[in-house]
Amino acid sequence: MIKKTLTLSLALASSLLANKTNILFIFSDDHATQAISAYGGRFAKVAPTPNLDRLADEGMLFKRCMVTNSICGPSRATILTGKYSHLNGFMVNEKTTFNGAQQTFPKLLQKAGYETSIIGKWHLGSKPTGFDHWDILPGQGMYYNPDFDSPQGRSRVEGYCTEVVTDKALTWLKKERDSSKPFMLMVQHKAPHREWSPALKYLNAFDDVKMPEPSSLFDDYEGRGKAARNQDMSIDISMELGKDLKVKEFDKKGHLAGRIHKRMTAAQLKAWNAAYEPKNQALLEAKPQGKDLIRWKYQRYVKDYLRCIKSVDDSLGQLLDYLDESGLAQNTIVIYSSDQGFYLGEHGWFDKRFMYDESYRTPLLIRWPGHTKEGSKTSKLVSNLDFAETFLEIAGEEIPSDMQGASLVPLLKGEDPKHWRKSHYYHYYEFPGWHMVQRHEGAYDGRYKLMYFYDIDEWELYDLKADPEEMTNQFNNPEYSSVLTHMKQELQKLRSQHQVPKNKIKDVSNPSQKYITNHEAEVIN
Ligand code: SGN
Ligand code: CA
Repeated sequence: MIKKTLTLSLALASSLLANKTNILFIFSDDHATQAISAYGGRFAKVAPTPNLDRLADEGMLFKRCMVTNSICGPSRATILTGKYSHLNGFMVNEKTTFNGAQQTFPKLLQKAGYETSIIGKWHLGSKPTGFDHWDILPGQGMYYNPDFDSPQGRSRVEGYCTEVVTDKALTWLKKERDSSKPFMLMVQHKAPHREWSPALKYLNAFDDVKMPEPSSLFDDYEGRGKAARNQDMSIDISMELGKDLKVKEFDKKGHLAGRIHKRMTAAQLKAWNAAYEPKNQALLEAKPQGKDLIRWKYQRYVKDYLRCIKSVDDSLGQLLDYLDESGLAQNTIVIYSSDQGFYLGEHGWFDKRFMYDESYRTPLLIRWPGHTKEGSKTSKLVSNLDFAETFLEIAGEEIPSDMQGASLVPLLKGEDPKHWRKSHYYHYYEFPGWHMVQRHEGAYDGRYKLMYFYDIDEWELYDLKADPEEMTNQFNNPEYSSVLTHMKQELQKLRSQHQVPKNKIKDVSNPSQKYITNHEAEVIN
C-alpha cells in the first residue's frame, strides 16, 4: 500500500514537473534598444532584427527596463541574485569574483526541480553554481574560434562565437537535457560587444547604406559637468582605427587586431581581408580629417555593430524555430535582454556606464504564450533587478524576502499593479577604470532623472519629456527647484529602501588594469 502511494505521488510529482513552464533566457552583451527595430529608434528602418521584432509582436515590449549598474559583470550578478551590487558584492568588472555561494535564482529553480543550463558569456570570474550544465566563454570570450570552459575543462571550437553558442544551446535542448524536467536555459552571447567583429558572411552587409547619425554626435557637453566632458569613450579620441575599426595600418599598439588575426584560420583571414581591405584602401586615399574622420569612424563602427546584431537575431530565430518544431513553444517563456544598453554615437560616444538613457536602458522582450497579450507594450519602470523574481514566480516558487526587485508576472498578464515602483535607483562604481566614467548614483521616475557624481560633487538633473536626449542639465534652473527637491527626496527614499550604505563607498577600481587616458585623436596622414 505504502509503495503504491509512493509510486502514485512520484508519478504526480513528475507530471506536475513536466507541466511547469520552461524558461529560455537569451541575453546579449551591449545591445542598445536603438538597434532593435521594434523599439522604433533611429535605426528602426535598418536594424536587422526580424526575429526580435517577432518576439515583440508575439509578446510584450518593455520600453523602460533600467539596469542597476550599467556594466557587464555587475548586471549579470544582479540578474542572478535579484539584488543591487552593494548587496551581491559584485560592483565592478573583473576586480573580484562573484560569490557563487550566495542565493541565486538558478539554485532556487534547481531545488524546484528545474534542469538549469548556461551557455556562452558568463564574465563573473568564479565557476558557475546552480547550473546542471555550463559551457562558458572564458572572460570576455573571443569572436572567432572561441574557447569554452566547462566542468570537463577548456576546448576550442572553430567558428563564429554567436553561431557556436547557438549550436551548443540547440544541442543541449535537443539531445542533452533531461526531458522529464522543465528547463531554464540561459543563452548568453558575446556579441555585439567591442570590438564588434561580425560573422564572415555578414562582413559586407550594409555596405551601401548610410547609417543615420545621432543629433548629438558632435556634442560639446555645454551645461553638463566634468564627468561627461572627461570620459574616455569618444568616437573621436578613444575609438581606435586599428583595433576597433579594422584598419590594420593604424593599429599603433597592434594588440587586438593582431590577436584576432592570430586566432583566425587562413581561410577566415582571407575572407576578412577581402572584405575590409578595399574599404580601408578607399579611406586611406580619401584621407578624411576632423569631423569627416569622426563621421567615417561612426559609419564603420555602427555597421560592424549591426552586422554583429544580425547574427544575434539569427540565433534567436533558430531557437524560436526549434521551440515551434519540437512543440515546446506553448509551454516556454522566451526572454530577450542585454546586460545594458550602449551609446551608438549619442554624445559622440561608444561604451556604456553612464546613467544617461542609451546605456541605462536595456532591451526587454518577453513572449509568454497564453498569458501575455501579443504585441503589447508597457512603459512601467522595470529593471534587471526584477528578472530573478519573475522567473521564480513563473516556476510557481516562493520569492525570497531579501530579493530587491518585483516579479514582472502581473505586468506580463496585463494587470496594472497599484503599488508598482514609482522610481528606480542606479549606482555605477568603476573609477578609475576603462573609459574613465566617474562613479555616480541617481534616481529616475520615468520623466525626471537626478544624477550625483559624488567624488567630484556634481549633480545633474534632466527632464526627459522636454529633453529626451539629455542635453540640458536643469540642476541650477530655478524653474525646476520643486522637481529637484522631489527627486532628492526620491533618491534618499530609494537609498534607504535598498539598504545602500550611508558612507561613501571606497574606491573599488581594479588596480591591475591599465587605463589609457588623454590620448590624442588619430589623424590620417
Ligand atoms: C573591455 C573593453 C571595454 C569595455 C569593457 C567592459 N575593451 O575591457 O571597452 O568597456 O570590456 O565591457 S576591449 O579593448 O577589451 O574591447 S563589459 O561588457 O564586459 O562590461
Ligand atoms: Ca556589456
